[in-house]
Amino acid sequence: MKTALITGATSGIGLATAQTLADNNYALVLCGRNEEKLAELKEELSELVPVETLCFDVRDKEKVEEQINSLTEFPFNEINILINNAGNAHGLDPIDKGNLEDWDAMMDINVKGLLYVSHAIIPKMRERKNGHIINIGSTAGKEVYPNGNVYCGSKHAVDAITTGMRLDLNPYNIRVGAVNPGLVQTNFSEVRFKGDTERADKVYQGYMALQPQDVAEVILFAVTRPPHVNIADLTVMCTAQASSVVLKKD
Ligand code: 8X3
Repeated sequence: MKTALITGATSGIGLATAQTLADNNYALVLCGRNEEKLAELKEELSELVPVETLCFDVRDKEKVEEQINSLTEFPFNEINILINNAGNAHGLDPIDKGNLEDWDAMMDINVKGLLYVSHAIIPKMRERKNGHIINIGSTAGKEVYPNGNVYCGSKHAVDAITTGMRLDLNPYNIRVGAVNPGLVQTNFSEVRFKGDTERADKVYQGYMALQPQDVAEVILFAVTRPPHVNIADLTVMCTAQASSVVLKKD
């Protein structure tokens, strides 16, 4: 049985991935900020596989390190797969009207948080000469769209960091790849628009967006490849979406 650690596991793509990996017999370390949701998830998925939960904010580098180092019992102390999923968009404003707190949140969570978690996990993977890291990027890491400025910048950083990790960890037999989703129907837009559900709902109206489960199945495909196969970079969009700026609505 392999062990996967998932950040941002209590909602959206992270939650669907946790459920999918549990169905496919992976032991799980589920990380998130909401203790209550983590406990519920643990209760549910423990019926299928061994589950441990860690409650931390990826922005808090000391807590990230401390929580991950607290995993001393098998199978949780041998993370085979790291899924760096935690990430958010905050605001959708032109660069001259950007909110500094939004910028901090996106850079701190999407870029630095991913680095802190990876920093805590990589040493043991390197020691065992075995591991698989999947960074959840975005189509926003491939193309920049109007008002996406800093969010797109944070996801372009994930794209570059994924390549950098793959290069540097290559001598240690650690696979590194990215899964880059386009529009996925989650609470993503609700967070981006700070709880304005009407505006958030409009993002997904008039077409069929990707569902979290669609992305979870792509992640499952990536982690179930034989050891000599690494899905380095995979972009997935709904059929209605041709690019970050071209979307066919009814
Ligand atoms: C999510 C895709 O197009 O909303 O990262 O930026 S998009």
